[in-house]
Amino acid sequence: MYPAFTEELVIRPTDPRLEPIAEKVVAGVRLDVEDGVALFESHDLLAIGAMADWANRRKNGDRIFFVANQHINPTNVCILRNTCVFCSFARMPKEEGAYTMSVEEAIAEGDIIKDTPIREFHIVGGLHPKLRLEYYEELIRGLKARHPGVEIKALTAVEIANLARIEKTTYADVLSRLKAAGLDTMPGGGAEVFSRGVRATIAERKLAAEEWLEVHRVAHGLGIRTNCTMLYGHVETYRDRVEHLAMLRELQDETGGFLTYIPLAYHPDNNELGERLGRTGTATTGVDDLKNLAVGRLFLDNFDHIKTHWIMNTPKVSQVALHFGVDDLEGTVVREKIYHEAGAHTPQGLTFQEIIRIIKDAGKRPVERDAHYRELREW
Ligand code: V47
Repeated sequence: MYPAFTEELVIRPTDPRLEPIAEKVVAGVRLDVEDGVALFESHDLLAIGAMADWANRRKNGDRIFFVANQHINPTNVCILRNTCVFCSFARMPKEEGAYTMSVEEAIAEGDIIKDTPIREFHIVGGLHPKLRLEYYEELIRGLKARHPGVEIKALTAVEIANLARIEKTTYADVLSRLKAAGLDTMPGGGAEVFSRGVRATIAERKLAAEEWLEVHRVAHGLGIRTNCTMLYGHVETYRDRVEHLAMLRELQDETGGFLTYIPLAYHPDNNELGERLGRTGTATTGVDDLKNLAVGRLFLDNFDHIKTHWIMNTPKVSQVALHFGVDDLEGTVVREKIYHEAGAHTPQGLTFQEIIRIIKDAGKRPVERDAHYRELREW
């Protein structure tokens, strides 16, 4: 076990609005929405980072978790192709570049990594109009049979709701069947930003906030732990961001089922929203990326883990984020597709050794974990 965290939080904010917030953080008093907005509005990045780092070290010490994982995206065909205007990955069924793997092909994807023992498959894809629940059951069963030591993190709440619609059944039924097939945890995608106005602009026909939360509530009730996300850096306001966090915090109070929170930096290339906004290349800035991670840590006081997705934040910003409240560096992520289609210039995977070097060079202790954050080995 780690020694109790006793270090004092010593900061002298240049922004006086941060002083009462720092007092709350140290006293363990929950931040409210106005505090969250003040944090996003503040330019005192170092004070925000110091508070988040302090809050993180109380929970995680100097440990930084990472997982050796591989992404499998069985299809990019998606019925929301024309309405989720931020997405560069989706295709219409007959559009150029559309693909749908057979179950056997998707299972074979799990065989491509030979040099590193993979601990987690991360499986997400489009909302295919015809793929039935049996397809995903067979895929999960097949992967489990071939790789019994690998945990399966699969299907966003949006995909679960789509399967319930196709099968004319409940979220609980879909989730129970997937769990019986071997589903371990669920990724946090599809949350985007919960604000009705923002959803109407960027993801008009996507599952509403309440439904997204309901799928996760049901999953938690069935013992399936899940992740959660927020897509930022497009048309949302700071208040939209904080209200989104408040809804996640409320569900976490109720169920305790979230494992980690991952802010996702919007990438504007090859999608309609980027064109509308007149943006290409990097949509978010390093300061905003760090703030999103740090505010996540400070506001979500009932979460153990805050994850930086280096694919979007870059390995360099992600390394700095390890001093801004982050304790989780998204894994080796072999074969990432979704963000690379949207213009991410990062590599499609980092090796085990690269991840360990990034963490150690930040003065932290690399801890390899499984999908449930059980510690496998400290490196
Ligand atoms: O919901 C899509 C995002 C999400 C773009 O749970 C984009 O461990 C930026 O949720 N720019 C899916 N983001 C991926 C996801 C995820 C990723 C890594 C780890 C975990 C986890 C979950 O990707 C979507 C959407 O918010 N996304 N297009 C884009 N152009």
